[in-house]
Amino acid sequence: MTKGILCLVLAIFLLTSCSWAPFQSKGEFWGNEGYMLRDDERDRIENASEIARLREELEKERRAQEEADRKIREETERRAQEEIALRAQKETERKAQEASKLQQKEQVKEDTCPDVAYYPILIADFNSGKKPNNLGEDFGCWDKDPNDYTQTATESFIADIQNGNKKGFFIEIHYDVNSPNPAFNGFWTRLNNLDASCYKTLSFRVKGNERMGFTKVFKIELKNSKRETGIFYVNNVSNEWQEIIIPLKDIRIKELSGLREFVIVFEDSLATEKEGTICIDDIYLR
Ligand SMILES: [Ca+2]
Ligand SMILES: [Ca+2]
Repeated sequence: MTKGILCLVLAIFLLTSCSWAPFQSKGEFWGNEGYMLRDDERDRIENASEIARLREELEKERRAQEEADRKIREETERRAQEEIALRAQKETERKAQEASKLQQKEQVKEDTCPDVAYYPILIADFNSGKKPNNLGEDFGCWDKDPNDYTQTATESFIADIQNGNKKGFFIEIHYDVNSPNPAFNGFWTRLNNLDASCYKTLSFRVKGNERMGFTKVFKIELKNSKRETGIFYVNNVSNEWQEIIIPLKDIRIKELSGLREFVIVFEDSLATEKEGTICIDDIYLR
């Protein structure tokens, strides 16, 4: 009996140790697939899923960043467009205001200027072949630096022959701005504090001397007694006479009463020919 009990206890012990031993061994467990995993296998799977999770997170962050960048770009673009539109609007408003002011000024001019003011004023036709101009004022040529003989300007009277008939004179201005030094020079005539506030245009006739060569571009200036200077660039001078009519508003001088001087300027930086001859006649205010 005792032997039988001992045998039974031994059998139970062996059975118990055989059945449970694997589950008691440290670090082993059942995987999802239902088989048992070793430590290294488990670690590998855990690492792989951790990597996958991290990758997914990184991908999410990347997408979020991309989306944020896209929004910033769109916002920047939108603001730039807004800015452009705003600037265009302001420019339109400014132009409209300027036009309105000019219109008001013109209206004041219409209202206050007597009709007699619209008769042209002849500044110079040079037909006498000598000084002064038709306002009784002096004229001549000028140099930036009279001591620099590499840059000069001189004027001379030329008989104006039209269809075989002598029609007085015009003047030729021989200019030379071909110099190693900065060079500009030209022609001036005084205007005897002329009040041009009721006038609309300054005009004169011009042509280039084909034989001597000439610049197609030069500057004109109007100066007043307040020491303001308005400027205008004359372009497309040719070897044929043409009348240049400049709206006084385009000369951009604030005060048109008290005009002191009309000036022609040849500039080394702009002259299409640095040495040549330009003919001028019939300077008018109309
Ligand atoms: Ca003339
Ligand atoms: Ca020269």
